[in-house]
Amino acid sequence: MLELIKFNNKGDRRGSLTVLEENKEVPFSIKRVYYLYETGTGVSRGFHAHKTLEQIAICVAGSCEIILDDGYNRKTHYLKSPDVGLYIGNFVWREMHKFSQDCVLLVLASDKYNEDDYIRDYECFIRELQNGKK
Ligand code: T46
Repeated sequence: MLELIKFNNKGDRRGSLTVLEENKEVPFSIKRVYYLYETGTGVSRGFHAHKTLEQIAICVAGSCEIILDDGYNRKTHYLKSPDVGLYIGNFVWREMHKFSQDCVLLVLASDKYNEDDYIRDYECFIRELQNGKK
């Protein structure tokens, strides 16, 4: 499973510069961008999967932990670098924890916001996987 993607750093002695283009560094067309910031200490987010949406999450400042669960394996990723993206495919349960105070988590998404694409109940997620909905 494609998960962590290391992006090129085109920086020079002036500093760092990372470029992301759709269907290149980002393996889909980007339809939406959002970012999470000023997350309270001890707050956890996520706890859902998407039926079709693909996303890449990048910690452009600070750090956080993202747990991915495909129904068979559960893996914890520590994001702390602006040149690393975490690919989150469809039918992957995600949980976000341990946001640092300065964390800015940028997310590139393959589609516009659609609440009907969310599976917000873990038992439903497993049931849909078992029913071959993926
Ligand atoms: C995801 C993780 C990584 C919108 O109206 N438009 C949007 O594009 C988004 C992303 C959210 N919202 C609304 C829906 C809720 O009323 O903003 C509120 C908070 O969203 P949610 O509770 O889903 O936030 P997270 O941090 O749990 O999840 C978000 C994304 O929703 C989700 O797709 O994969 O970040």
